[in-house]
Amino acid sequence: MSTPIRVLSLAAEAAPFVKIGGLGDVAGALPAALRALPTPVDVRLVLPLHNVIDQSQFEFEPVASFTIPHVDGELIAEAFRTTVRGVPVYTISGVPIISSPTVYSSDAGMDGAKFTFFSLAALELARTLQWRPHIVHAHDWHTAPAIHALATTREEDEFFRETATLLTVHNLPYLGVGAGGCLAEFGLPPAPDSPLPYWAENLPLPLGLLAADHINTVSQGYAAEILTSEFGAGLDEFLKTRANSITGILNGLDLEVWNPQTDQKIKIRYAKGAFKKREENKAALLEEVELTADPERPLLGVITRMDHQKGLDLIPNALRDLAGQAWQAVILGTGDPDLEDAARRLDAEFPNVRAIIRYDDGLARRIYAGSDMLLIPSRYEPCGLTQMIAMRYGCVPVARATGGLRDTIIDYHAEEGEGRKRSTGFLFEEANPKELGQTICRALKVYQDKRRWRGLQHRGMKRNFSWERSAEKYLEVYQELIR
Ligand code: NHF
Repeated sequence: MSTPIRVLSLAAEAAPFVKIGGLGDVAGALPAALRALPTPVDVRLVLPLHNVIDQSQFEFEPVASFTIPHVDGELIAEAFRTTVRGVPVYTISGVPIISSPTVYSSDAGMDGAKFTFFSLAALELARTLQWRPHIVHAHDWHTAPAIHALATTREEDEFFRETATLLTVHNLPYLGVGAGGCLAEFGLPPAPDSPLPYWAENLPLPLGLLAADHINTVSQGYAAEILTSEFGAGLDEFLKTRANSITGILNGLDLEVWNPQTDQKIKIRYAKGAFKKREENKAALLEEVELTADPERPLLGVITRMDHQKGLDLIPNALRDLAGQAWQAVILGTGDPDLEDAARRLDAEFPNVRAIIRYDDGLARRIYAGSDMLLIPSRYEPCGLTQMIAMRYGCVPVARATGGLRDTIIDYHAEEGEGRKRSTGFLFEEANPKELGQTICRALKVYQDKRRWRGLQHRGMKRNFSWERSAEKYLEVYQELIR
């Protein structure tokens, strides 16, 4: 194809404008990576102009104003444009967006109205600008209504007739429950006689999954897992009917942002193999969090959003099982108040545990640079970024074998002999404290053999998790869709 592929990418959040979780990293980084490919993609990103976006940081220029039909009358949408890292970015404002104080809330109706309005406005923006996308690429439930809307009108719509759709699932259980009424208010029908289970017939993500020309998740492992009852969020039987259209593409890591050689927030910057400097970072970290300096004791790090998905509740009992052994631990994160309390209790119970309940990017980086291992006991993990960052910083992951964790970490004990020479961490199968404890125990033993441990660190630091590789895979999907 001589003209570049035009992709309209829609997301609820994207760095550097607004970032709440991993979706923000991906939606921010992928467009720039697609534009940097040898066959560049003309990708344009559309975001809601959330109240929390600091408009003074970006030069937003008004580009269009149009209306979106709603049962209560037409709603005005206004669009603005700026450019970041070479990517044209549009933001959309309107009453449902202005009246919502946070990016996500516990008010399903408010979020439903905001994101349905946004999804429809993003499509209308392309029409107003007469910029006809080859692909509409939506992420998660918030923008899935755009795909559902296109599917219901595309045949009669001259402008979008040739547009194909891709839906990327970053976290399946977030279906958009409670937003069904909002879809109806914006004229989007449910899908009563479809392969969807009845309870999902008017939910944004299921409707998007039904309508999308292609679906991908953020790792191959998770793409397979969502077809099972354990991970399928009640949609596994339906998703099996779409199995031929579901693939997995691993997220990349921003190698400039996460680089121990240039990281300004760590004490001593270091390259691959500079283990002495890494040890100095460990000593500085122990001092910072007020743990005893003892180079022989492995330091276990935990950096996480504290919620059920991340399996943080497995850690206290796993560590209690290891009470007789030599280790120290530092836990950093915020989230569910019960899990925060459990972490505080662990801190009070063990002199060798520090729980720091806050969001702190700098300390997180110093934990990656100074801990010996990172515990990642997620119940499910569509892709996961922490394990990739940990490996890049020479911190060995100890993780549950699920989704992207299984796809990116090679277990030390999975293969004997030569196979072991490829290993980069430790994996366990079942999400329970016993298995986590046993796996930490395995890791503590290997830690005693410095040569082997260095091998694990070194191999992890050499892995290439660049965005370029992921972007190439997205390009292949786009090309296939156009064909
Ligand atoms: O990396 C971005 C992120 C994933 O595993 C992560 C998750 C949410 O749970 O794709 O989305």
